[in-house]
Amino acid sequence: MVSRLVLILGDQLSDDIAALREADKDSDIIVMAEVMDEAAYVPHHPKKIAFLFAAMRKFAAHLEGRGWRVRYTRLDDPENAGSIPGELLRRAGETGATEVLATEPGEFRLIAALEDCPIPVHQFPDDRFLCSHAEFEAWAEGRKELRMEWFYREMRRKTGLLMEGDKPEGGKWNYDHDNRKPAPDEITFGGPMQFAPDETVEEVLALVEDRFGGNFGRLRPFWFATDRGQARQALRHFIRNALPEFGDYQDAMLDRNRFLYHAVISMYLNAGLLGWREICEAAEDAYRAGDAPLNAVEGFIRQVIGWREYMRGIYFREGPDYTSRNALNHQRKLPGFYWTAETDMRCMARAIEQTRDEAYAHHIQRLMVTGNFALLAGIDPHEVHEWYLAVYADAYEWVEAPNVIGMSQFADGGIVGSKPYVSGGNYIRKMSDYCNSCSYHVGDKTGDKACPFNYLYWAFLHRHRERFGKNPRMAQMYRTWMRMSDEKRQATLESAGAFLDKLSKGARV
Ligand code: FAD
Ligand code: DLZ
Ligand code: SF4
Repeated sequence: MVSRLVLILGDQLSDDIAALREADKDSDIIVMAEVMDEAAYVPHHPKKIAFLFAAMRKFAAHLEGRGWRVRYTRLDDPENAGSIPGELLRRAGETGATEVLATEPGEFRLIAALEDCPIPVHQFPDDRFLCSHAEFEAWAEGRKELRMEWFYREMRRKTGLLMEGDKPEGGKWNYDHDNRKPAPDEITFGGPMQFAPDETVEEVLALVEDRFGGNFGRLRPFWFATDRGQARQALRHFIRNALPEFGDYQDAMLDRNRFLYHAVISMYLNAGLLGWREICEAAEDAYRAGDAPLNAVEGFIRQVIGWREYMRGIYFREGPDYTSRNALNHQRKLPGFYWTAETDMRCMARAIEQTRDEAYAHHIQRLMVTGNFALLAGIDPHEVHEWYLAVYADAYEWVEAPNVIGMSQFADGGIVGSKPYVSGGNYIRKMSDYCNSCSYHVGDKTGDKACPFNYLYWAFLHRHRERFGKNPRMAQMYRTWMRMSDEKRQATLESAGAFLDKLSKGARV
């Protein structure tokens, strides 16, 4: 007798997922489904879709191997209902199940769809995270500013990671000061571990090529891990070969190196193939064994138990309207080159090309190149949000939206960041070698050949002087702007205006 279905979504591929813990192997049936509603609500990168479908298929087989009964729907199943609630209803009809056990999805859109499902769906908290919604609420309650750093310290204390009793390892909570080195000439790390597609993956690749071949992004070569064993290998590879340098070059960018010393594990972590604890413990073990320095390990752990958990807390605290916020009233359409990489700005072209090829860009490329440009150019943050949600293999709203709407676009009015992350070309010149082969001149501030980031930066500050002019963290920038001669300011604003006109007309920039 079957009474319950157990829903496992594409980013819930963990043995210890809450809904499974609540389920009974003897009487319950697991439902997993590849559906168009999930695969097409934004035009996901083909690598992201292929990764999830292949990992879902392998996880379903893994569960069957452990004695679970699984009803798995492939995208090309003629009976496919096309949506998660539709599949639940279909499977309920087939099996006579009258209720569903689920783990809370990572997007309000899908939480609402499950709430509205005609058969009752019990959504259990997703406790694969370190910080529950209630715990984040309690931390945030009554605070004027939700600073990540304070939250992070709580998480360090809670986990005991890099702690000596109640003191931080080495005496400091944060070693970021040591982590801002420009890229060296040579990177000794050969990049993330790559996996040749097996039969399951090849089958999925053929399906994705056929159904999603027109989406932005290259499907092949496909090299992602697609099961937990492979994801663990990728993690070990990073810890052994890249973690020691991760800290030093965390913010650096190189024209001919896409991964530098980054872990490239966020897609595995967010889909459930890896857990935050094993990742952080592996990093801490490397430190304790003397294989990786404290600045690297602390920096890495901060990203995982600090930033990642904090972003999730913000998303669920702020609510479903978060993705439509637009505090700076930016209305420009997303330029076409975000989908083609056809721009003369070398940094933008390289970041977008690598996004197209790998469904991956590292943090500083996302924040200080593509994000910075969108903010400076006044692009509608919702369009920016939809682009990021579509193009990165690790993107789900709970983590993408606070990073884009909050950290990158300041569209939440300053909840995530106390000031906007904007910079002129000089930051990119310092942290990368893109400018060496750019047709714009990073040293020029105005005129046709000047780096657009330079004049757009000042034009942004000028445009938003009412809002930011009194922000003490931006006072120095405004003083510099006001110290410029009237002619120089005028020429800067004219260069910005001419560039934005070209952008509006769809001309190549
Ligand atoms: P590493 O640089 O090696 O860092 C290790 C891990 O720390 C990552 O795997 C990730 O799990 C975590 N992490 C680091 N920074 C963040 C952060 N700001 N927020 C959450 N987790 C973090 N990350 C996503 O997982 N999904 C997204 O959709 C996403 N969108 C982003 C959009 C913008 C505009 C920005 C600025 C950042 C975004 N990030 C997102 C955060 C970060 O860029 C990625 O987590 C990171 O680039 C993943 O690559 P990695 O595994 O090599 O990370
Ligand atoms: C992202 C995604 C895609 C592309 N396809 C599916 C799918 O076919 N079936 C599924 O269960 N999940 C998919 N996902 C992941 C969901 O969109 C994700 O669970 C929600 O966005 C909540 O994080
Ligand atoms: Fe980017 Fe400007 Fe450097 Fe060109 S000159 S790569 S546009 S920062």
